[in-house]
Amino acid sequence: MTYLAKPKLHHPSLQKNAVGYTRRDYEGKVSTLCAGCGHDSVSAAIVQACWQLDIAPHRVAKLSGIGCSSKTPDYFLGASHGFNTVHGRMPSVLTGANLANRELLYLGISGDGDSASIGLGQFAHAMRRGVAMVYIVENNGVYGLTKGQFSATADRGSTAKKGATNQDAAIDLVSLALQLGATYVARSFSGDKSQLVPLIEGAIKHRGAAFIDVISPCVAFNNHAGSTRSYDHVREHNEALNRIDFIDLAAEQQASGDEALIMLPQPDGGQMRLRRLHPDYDPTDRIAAMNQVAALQAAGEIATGLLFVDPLARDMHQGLNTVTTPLNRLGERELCPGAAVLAKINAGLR
Ligand SMILES: Cc1ncc(C[n+]2csc(CCOP(=O)(O)OP(=O)(O)O)c2C)c(N)n1
Ligand code: SF4
Ligand SMILES: [Mg+2]
Repeated sequence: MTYLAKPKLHHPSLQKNAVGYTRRDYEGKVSTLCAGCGHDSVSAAIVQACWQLDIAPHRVAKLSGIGCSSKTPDYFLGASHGFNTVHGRMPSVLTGANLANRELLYLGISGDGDSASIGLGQFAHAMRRGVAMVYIVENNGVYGLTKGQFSATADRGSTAKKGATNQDAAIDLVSLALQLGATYVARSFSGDKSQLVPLIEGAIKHRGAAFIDVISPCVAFNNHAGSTRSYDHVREHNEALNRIDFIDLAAEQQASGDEALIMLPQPDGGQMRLRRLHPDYDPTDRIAAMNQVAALQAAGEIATGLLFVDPLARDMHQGLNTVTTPLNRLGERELCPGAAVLAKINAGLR
């Protein structure tokens, strides 16, 4: 047996959300990851966010690549659509699924090896095309599944468990996502659920390419002194720029007199409330975000929080002017409109 199913019996008193599901309805199989792996905390945060936002599980499609991180969709949202692709290829498969059916919520789950090493090109194009998705990288600085080799996000000078020093410069996926045009960019830590859950909720509500880099320590291969992805290192160097207090109710829209609060409109008419922890940081300024992330990085600190958001983002479908109906619901009349329509299209191309 390669997985453990969870018993489906629920206690009748379990609290249900607005669409009639308990939190347990958003769980998956029992995790087979190492005890203490950060990735399990990310799965729990996804369960919490989807339950709190009243998302019907059958409206979600979860896709991943290969790695311990990419195994995790098996451990959450057991009643949702799922597809485990080839190593580093989640973004292109997700892009195709999204083009075919834009009505689902797309969760792309990946690792630092999956997205920054073999899948770097795929990551880049999903960001620049504005594919509407929540793209989560569970970043531990190593290839956990294949026993702890440095990944492309490992910091130069950091050491492996057996003492080897990483000689290569690190790829910072947050900085890349900002440069490539992602319209929601955040970073968090698997050990800080109170920061991570609202960031995932904000990404789910966003309509565009939403990227979250979650530092998620690998307790088996990269949690020692000398690693910059260990629980201790991240706790000591975590510099949160803001905290989201997400509000989903249009009725609550009101201006705030508190200068520490930033109100951001949401596509569904609600709003997101952000509490500034750095007084002058403006998360709607892409250049400022790139500068702040780089400045903290140079000082050895890790910028976390909602780093950038474009509340007026456009997604790939708007750019391509695609049909709003999912392709599997189009009938013969729409798909084969006849020779006269074809002749008109051909004439328009001459
Ligand atoms: C095409 C291909 N190349 C290499 C591998 C071997 N491989 C499997 S998982 C993995 C890296 C996983 O690292 P990461 O994405 O960071 O996930 P983690 O296990 O750390 O969560 C590699 C290199 C593979 N499965 N397929
Ligand atoms: S090897 Fe590392 S990444 Fe994989 S399950 Fe174990 S702790 Fe997690
Ligand atoms: Mg990894």
